[in-house]
Amino acid sequence: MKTDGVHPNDSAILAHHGLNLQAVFDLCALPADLLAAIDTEQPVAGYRQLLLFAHGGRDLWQAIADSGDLTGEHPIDRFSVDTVSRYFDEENPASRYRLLYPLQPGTLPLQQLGKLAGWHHASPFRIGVNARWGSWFAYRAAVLADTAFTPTLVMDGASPCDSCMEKPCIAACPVVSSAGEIPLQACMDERLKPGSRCAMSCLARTACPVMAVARYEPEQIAYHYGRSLETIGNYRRR
Ligand code: B12
Repeated sequence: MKTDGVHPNDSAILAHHGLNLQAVFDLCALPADLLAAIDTEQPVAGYRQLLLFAHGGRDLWQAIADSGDLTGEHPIDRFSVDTVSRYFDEENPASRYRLLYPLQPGTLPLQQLGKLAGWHHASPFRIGVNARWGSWFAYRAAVLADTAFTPTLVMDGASPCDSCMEKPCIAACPVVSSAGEIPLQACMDERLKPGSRCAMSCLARTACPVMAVARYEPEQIAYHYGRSLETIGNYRRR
């Protein structure tokens, strides 16, 4: 067990490379079903904590663009893994860690972890929302580590959706059901239609007023939605 090293919340390397949202969990404090899901992915024996790294807003994309390396099959995963490994090598050289995510195939329940961190509040369009980043954040890496950092505090409580009366996300979505829900199948069908306005973005997500200032640049939105559209297309062709 290591007691020294730089806490993820204080890391200059993570901040500088856009992994600007971090959570530390003691493994022994995680719910049993979540711990079992993690153990299936990678044995937890010999580790004490789970560190979760995410990005909010535009910094990560900017950092990758600055590195000039938006090429290859998984540039964001590669950059995130490199950044986390630099964080350990340079700021926590005495710690041992094992990557849990991103790994192929990955089944780690990231949004459940996000819920525990206070980052994830369910939204009608199923992307987690919080008051600090709106829906403009995503999980980029998770590791098991033999660190002994102070677990992070849960991010400020309430769901921004609770106080959102107008629900512009629902009004903007072309496949919303009469019950006010957005079914995944209908969402995917709509995105695959020729000329769909949902193909390379999400009308509901971009209509969400929570932290609209953190919204990704159009280029980043097009990148992510292009990737997910490809995945949906491949899935449907199987
Ligand atoms: C599989 C998956 C997808 C599949 C979903 C198909 C499916 N489930 O059959 C596809 C490829 C469509 C997808 C797309 C996207 N995804 Co996705 N996805 C995942 C993944 C790997 C697993 C989710 C899952 O199936 N969980 C298990 C089931 C049992 O959980 P569930 O709660 O019942 O249902 C989940 C999904 O089925 C989905 N879902 C269920 N019903 C509906 C309905 C609608 C309308 C939508 C949009 C989603 C949706 O959301 C639930 C929460 O994860 C997670 C990462 C992870 N390991 O958790 C990311 C994840 C949920 N995705 C994420 C994102 C950002 C997206 C995209 C917005 C990508 C982008 N373009 O930027 C799109 C949006 C979806 C859309 N409008 O097309 C983020 C969400 C971040 C956040 N802030 O909460 C995650 C957490 C990945 C990450 N690294 O951060 N995704």
